[in-house]
Parts: sequence; structure tokens; C-alpha cells
Amino acid sequence: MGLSLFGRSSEPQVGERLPDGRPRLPPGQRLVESWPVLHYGGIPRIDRSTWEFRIFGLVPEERTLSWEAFMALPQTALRTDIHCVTTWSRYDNDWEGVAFREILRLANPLPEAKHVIFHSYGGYTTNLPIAELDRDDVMLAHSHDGQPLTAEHGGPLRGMIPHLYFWKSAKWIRGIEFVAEDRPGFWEMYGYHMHGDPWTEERYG
Ligand SMILES: Nc1nc2c(c(=O)[nH]1)N[C@H]1C(S)=C(S)[C@@H](COP(=O)(O)O)O[C@H]1N2
Ligand SMILES: [Mo]
Repeated sequence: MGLSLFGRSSEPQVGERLPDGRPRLPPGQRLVESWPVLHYGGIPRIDRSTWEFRIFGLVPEERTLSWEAFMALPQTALRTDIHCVTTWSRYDNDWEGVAFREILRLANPLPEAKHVIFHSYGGYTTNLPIAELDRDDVMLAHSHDGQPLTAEHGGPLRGMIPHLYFWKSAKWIRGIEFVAEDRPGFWEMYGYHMHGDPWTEERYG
């Protein structure tokens, strides 16, 4: 019998609440068991031996991390739910990677930096306020459910921002740019919301 409160179950878990009282399943979402693959364009094939992650923009000193340097950063693990704007949600994803706050410490952005743009191999971008990333449940993830991220799901490295719609969690990331003014990323330019809170259904506009 699947009675575990936050375990994966085939039963609809519509009544569950988050600790702060919000429903675990945001409005207009339905639960899926599989993990859909969604992206615009092709899947970039990236070799970890040539992979680089660049920290740039409003920082005192730009940095470029190799895969080895990235993996030498303190590692963390988190279990989170995914909410895609196309209305599927997937519970209990186990991620491993580097906490975003570790990246913030490393970047040490200038006081005028208020937003970031994630840049992906293949050209995708997405924008977020730094304030939305400076939380202990945001990370850059290289593994999912105990396995290295597959290329289709954003490997070697993707963003993982569980409290916003999943388009903000860029796959195949290659850099983070610190900026003063918010500016729309790829989907935001096509009408997706600049912020993207699933609980207030900030889907489009
Ligand atoms: N680089 C890149 N990242 C991306 C996208 C994309 O098109 N390109 N799509 C976003 C969207 S809309 C979603 S729902 C998730 C899907 O991630 P998944 O394929 O691992 O489920 O990736 C997000 N990150
Ligand atoms: Mo999406």
C-alpha cells in the first residue's frame, strides 16, 4: 500500500500540502511518472574533457571552470519536484551537483548585479533574479536518480530551480552571466513569463 506521504506512488496525491500550506501540486498541473524530454532544437553532444563553465558579467574576475574543477567544488544532494509549464509535474527527483550558493560565493558578483542569464550549449538562455537563486534548494545538477544526467536531460550540467517552472532550469549550461537589468531569455522572448512561479501560474505574459 502506497501510503508514504512524499514517496512516489501511482495514486494521485492531490491533497498533499507543502510545509507552508501551498498545495504540493501547483494549480493546473497533473502528475506524471515518466520523465518527459522537452527542449527546442537538437541535443548538443558535449565531451566532459572539453566542457567549460564560464562565470562572467558583473563579477570582479571572470572564471572558467573545467569539468574537473567543477566536480572538485563541494557537492550536494537534493530531492525536488519538477513543474513544467506544459502542465506536467514529476515528484521526488534526486539530484546531485553543486549548490547555487557555492557558485555565488565563487562568482562574488558586484553589488549592481541583480539578475543572471544562464547560457547553454546550443544557444538557449534563460533569465532569473539572483534573489530567486540565493536559496538552499537551487543547484547546478550533474546527476539524477543516481545516474549522470543523460544528454537528453541536459548533461553534463543543468540548472535545477525547483520553485519555478522548469524552463528556467536550463539544460547543457556553459555559463552564467551576472547582469544589472533583467533581460528575456529564449522562451521569455517568445512570451513566457519573466518570473515563472507555478503556484501563481505565471505561465505566459
Ligand atoms: N538548453 C535548453 N534547456 C532547456 C530547454 C531548452 O529548450 N533548451 N527547455 C526547458 C523546458 S521548457 C523544460 S520543461 C525542461 C525540460 O527538461 P527535461 O527534458 O529534462 O524534462 O528543460 C528546460 N531547459
Ligand atoms: Mo517546459
